[in-house]
Amino acid sequence: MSSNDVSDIAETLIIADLHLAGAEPHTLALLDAFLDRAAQARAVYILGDLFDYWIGDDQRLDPEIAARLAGFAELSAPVHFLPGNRDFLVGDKLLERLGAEALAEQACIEMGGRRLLLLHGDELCIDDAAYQAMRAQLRDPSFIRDFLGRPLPERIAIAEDLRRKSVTESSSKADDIMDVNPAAVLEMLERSHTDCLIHGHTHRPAIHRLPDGRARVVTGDWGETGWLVALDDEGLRLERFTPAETIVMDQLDWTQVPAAEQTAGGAA
Ligand SMILES: [Mn+2]
Repeated sequence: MSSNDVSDIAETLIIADLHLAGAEPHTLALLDAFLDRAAQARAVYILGDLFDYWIGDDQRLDPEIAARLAGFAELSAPVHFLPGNRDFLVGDKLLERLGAEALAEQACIEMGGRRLLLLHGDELCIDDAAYQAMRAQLRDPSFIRDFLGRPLPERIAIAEDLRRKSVTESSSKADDIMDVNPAAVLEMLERSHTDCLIHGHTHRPAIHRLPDGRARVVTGDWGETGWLVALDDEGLRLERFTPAETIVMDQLDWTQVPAAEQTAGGAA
């Protein structure tokens, strides 16, 4: 195989925060555009909040959305799913529909000689104490057992109520409270021995360049446009797209952002 073999240049695609609910035409068109792109991909990672909420695998799916999920399963690339705060109850049945392999809450991958940590990102928002308390409560195994044992309409009502509360509370919280905590970001990089975090959740798409050549990449939430992070052996790109066009919003070149150990003692 030559070095120009497609597997050497194929992209790994990362998305998060699609917040799928209804089958609005623009959502379906974005999903179709993404699936077209992903047909050439090396791997696909979904970093949580694929659904606006997921209250168990017996949740009903619009047939148009279900058809797109089947589209993920038909990709030749492996699909990986990492849970978000809205869809941490995604189970085996849904994963099977997506043809996806479940990842733990954080997953380390290597690309272009870099170690990258993938996560949804809400665990980095530690300044929002009320949110973190609720997060711990919702992830408690006994709470989950009780919740999943309730009838579907009751679970839907609880999820709708939580969603309404989240909207009301978010509007009264200071903006920076709901963003990641900078110290938590550095600690996460240290603890995972990675150079770069890639996450969603905050809906603040950007590439943040950190000291020592490290970075934090935030993919955006889908609405009128979609967002993705494309990785290959050369670097990564943060892209915003519609079915008609794709705009590279920012990019990192692995060769220009040296790994942490290579910059020790280098210029600030
Ligand atoms: Mn989220």
